[in-house]
This record gives sequence, structure tokens and C-alpha cells, in this order.
Amino acid sequence: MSMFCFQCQETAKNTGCTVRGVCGKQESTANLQDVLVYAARGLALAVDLAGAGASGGAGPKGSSIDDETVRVVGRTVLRALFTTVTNVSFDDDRLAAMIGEVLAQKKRVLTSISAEALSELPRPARWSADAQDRAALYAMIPEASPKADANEDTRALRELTIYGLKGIAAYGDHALVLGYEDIALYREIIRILAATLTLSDQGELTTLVVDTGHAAVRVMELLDRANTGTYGNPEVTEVNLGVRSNPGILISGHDLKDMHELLEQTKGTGVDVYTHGEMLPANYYPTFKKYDHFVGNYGNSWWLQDKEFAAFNGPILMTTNCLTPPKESYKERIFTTGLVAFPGVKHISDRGEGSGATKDFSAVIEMAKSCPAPTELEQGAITGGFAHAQVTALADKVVDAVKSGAIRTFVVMGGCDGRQKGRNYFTDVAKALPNDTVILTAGCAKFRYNKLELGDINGIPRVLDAGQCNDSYSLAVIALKLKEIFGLDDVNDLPIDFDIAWYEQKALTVLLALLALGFKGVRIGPTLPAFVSPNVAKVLVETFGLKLITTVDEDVAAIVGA
Ligand code: SF4
Ligand code: SF3
Repeated sequence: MSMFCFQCQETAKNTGCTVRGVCGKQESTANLQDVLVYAARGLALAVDLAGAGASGGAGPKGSSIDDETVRVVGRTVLRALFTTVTNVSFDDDRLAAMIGEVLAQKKRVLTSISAEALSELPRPARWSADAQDRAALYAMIPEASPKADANEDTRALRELTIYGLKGIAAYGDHALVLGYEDIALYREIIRILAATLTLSDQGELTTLVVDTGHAAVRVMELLDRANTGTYGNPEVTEVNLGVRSNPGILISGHDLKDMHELLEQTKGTGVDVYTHGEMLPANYYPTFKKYDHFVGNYGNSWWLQDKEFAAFNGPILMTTNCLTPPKESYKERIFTTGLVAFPGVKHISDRGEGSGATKDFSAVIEMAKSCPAPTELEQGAITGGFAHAQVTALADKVVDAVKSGAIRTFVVMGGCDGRQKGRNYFTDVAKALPNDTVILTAGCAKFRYNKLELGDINGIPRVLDAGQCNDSYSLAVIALKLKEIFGLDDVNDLPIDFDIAWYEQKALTVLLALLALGFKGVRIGPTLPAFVSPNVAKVLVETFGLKLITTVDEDVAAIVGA
């Protein structure tokens, strides 16, 4: 057995991980993830052929699939794809169980189809296996691997679509956790996923990439409604970076419902709560700010977790990506939940059925009580909470600053952080940008510059943090709002530039959303995705003006129009 994965920015030699993931993923795990994605594509194809796709085509025997089935399949597809996002699951048993779930669901969808019609379905839609039979699952690797498509151009477009859907799945699952879903969007996800198996024409696959971008906009809008509808609009907040003397729990990842339930369950226990990485923006929500024992943020982005989790001294709750293989120094203190999993790490089970059901974090809280307080890493505070509602509330001030020339341009620098040394580029760009520029950010890329002293412009901080990577939607809303205020026909006439950092698939989803919204000239780095072939890169450059970052001096000069 060997593996092949090139879905993230840190892939080996920027070509592909073939022995073990740079992320720590084992060969067997990588292969099971490919098979899981393949099974989900087969399920989508079966459903699409049965008439559920957004294209509305009648399936074999003219059958159609009702909304309830689409809901069940849609939810399964979200979970299956989200599980395979970088740094979510390292657990083969869970992956195999999920493959079983997907295949069983496909079987149910196909029950309405006659044996004769069934035998005519394309192989992935018919494929079934016993999930316990790993050999049968591994037998699918050649078909499931990205390498199954020998043409590097169609493979690039297919993989870009699949990775875009993985991010959509993550955002859709976050919305679903809060009770928000969109059946029409599920139909569209199913249609696109099915088409990754049936299309082989480069033009049609390019259209599929664009469709994925439009679906990304829809899911990010849905998640924005879910987050703000449940927890209120983020507001300008000073986030404490220091520690107190109580024992604490560190919560990371992107799941705000876990955050809320943890805060509720720790109330009055003498245990404090701190955020890490992508949970930092939880500090900006009115609902969470009212808890006295919610102290602030501890540490930086995901890749520094081995040092920072060790220094925290108390239990850590990983709600979503990015988990890295835990070090012995804190492995006993780490808990996963939701889709995140690592063999040998304690896992908090899902909520039961019913609207009032909650997760049970008592084991985490009990452990915290016996742990020393966190070791202080830093002091002071950072300011954030500039999601679209807050920026809109400040619109007059912002518009005046632009009109008077106090703000020359905005630079969107959202996305992911990562380990690569070349990512100093983003710190250096932030430092080199002149004082009349404002950085708009979202995602963990911000940790490269959010603690620099960059000052403010007439009271507007020079780094405006909208939130998590999924809140990049806020940045698009802000840009579209400015376009409206300035009476422009084209968003590209705005004084706004893009310098996006990517690592995992959600950043690709955000990128596709920006392209779908018509933003041109987006710069990405630190490297071009390994799965993008030279021809496809050319199409992206010619159609969307996509650029790869160059040097700090060159890019800053281009941004400020020097
Ligand atoms: Fe390699 Fe990234 Fe895939 Fe991990 S997710 S195996 S680092 S390409
Ligand atoms: Fe970060 Fe993983 Fe992508 Fe949510 S936590 S942006 S990398």
C-alpha cells in the first residue's frame, strides 16, 4: 500500500505526500480518506441519477428523491467530506465506520431502483462493501485516489472542485450544528459532487469549479446567519492575552456551539476558559462575552499547539481542525469532539437527540480542577470583532477616511497560517504596508501580524479582524457595501487588494467564493497548490487574474500603486 495526498499547502516537496503526511497522517488514514470521499461521490451520483440533483433530472425509472432524503444524504455528505479536511481526523476506525454509513445510505437510495437499472449505473454509484472489511475498502484505492485521473488538467479541476466542496461541507456542518440548513444548497452540493465522477471535459469541469464558488458564497452566507442569529453580531472587543491564577480549559477549532456549552457548564466551577487559534473570535460575540470566567485568548495559531498546549497545563478541547499529532507532554490532557479524532485521545460524544440535548464536558471540567493554572505566555490585549455589522456601523467613519485620503487602500490578508518559513512574508507585508493602509483579515492567517503595533487611522485600527476563516464572507460583504456607498459598478474599482494565505481546503473554498463574487487580481501564497497543473494555472490567471505572491517589496508596491 502507498498513499498520495496533495490537498494542502504543506504537501511534501510541493508535489504530494507519498509515505506519510507532513501533517502526520498515516498511509492507511490517507487511503481511507480517499475511499470515504469516493464513497460520498458515489452516494451523490446515485442520488443525482435518481433525480435529486439541482439539475432536477429524472433518474432511472423516472424516480425522484424527496426533500427528506436529500436532507439525510446532504448531512451525511457534509460529515464525510468535512472529516477528510486536513487535520480533522487521524482515526482509521472512525473513517471506516463513516464509509459504512455512506455505503448503507447509498443502498437505501438505490432500493427504489430495479436490479436491471442498477446494473446499468456507473460503478461508483453501485459500489458497495462491508465497512468491516478493510481489504475490500483498500481495494478501491486505485479508483478513489486523485491519481485515478491521469490527465493533470482535468485532475486539477476535479480536485479543486472536491477540495472546494470539503470547505463547503465544513461550513455547512457548522451551520447545521446551529440548526440552519438549506435543502436547495444540499441538492447543488450533491449535483456538483456527482459531476466530479461523470465529467471529463475541461470546459465543463471549469464551469463546475465556478459553480462550487457560487455554492461557497451560499454556504458562507448561511453560516453567517447561523452564527449571528444564534450568538449576536460580533462587536469591537479588547481580548485579554494574559492568564489568571485559576485552573483553565483551552478550547480550539471553529465550533461555536461547543464554546457556548462549555461556558455554560463551567459556570461557577472555579475553572476559567481560554480560546486558542481559530476560537479567538468567540471573544467578539455578545453571548460569550458575558461570562466572567471567559478570560481571553491563549497562544497563537494551530501549528504552535505542541508548545502552547504543553504550557497551558490544563485540558484542551479540540472542536474542529487543526489538530496536530499530540505530544506525550499533553496527550493525556487533550480531548477531541465532533469529527476531530486521534487514536488514543479521549473523545467527547455527540449530543443526543432533541433540541435541548447538550454535550457532556464534565470529564474535561473535572480534569481542569486538578491542574495548575496556565503558564503565562504574554500579556496585554488585542482588538478584534470587525465583522460586517460592526464595520457597517462604522461606515461613516470609514467612508470619510477614504474620501479624505486618510485611508489609501484596504488589503484583505485573510486565510490560514502554517508552519512554512516563507510565511514570514505575510508578517513582513503587514509591517511594510504604509500607515494609510488598512488590513482586513479573517482566519488564522492573522496570527502572523495581529500582535504587531500597527496603530490606527482616525481611531480605525489598521488591522480589522472579522473573525474565523468562515467569516471571510464578512470581508466580501464589507467590500460590496463599500461598492454600494461609493456608487461603483464594479467591486474591482474599489481601493481594495487581496493577499490571501492558504493551507487547508477551507481557504480554497473562500478563494472560490471570492472569484465567484467577481473579485479579480487575488494574490495567493505562500505557494500555488500542488494539484494545480500549469494549464489550469494559466486559466485561473487569464480568467480571474489570480496571482501568486512575489516579494514583499514588489507586492507592497503593487498594492499601494507605487
Ligand atoms: Fe500531506 Fe497535506 Fe495531505 Fe497531510 S493533508 S497528507 S500534509 S498533502
Ligand atoms: Fe486555520 Fe486550520 Fe485554515 Fe480556519 S485552523 S483557518 S488552517
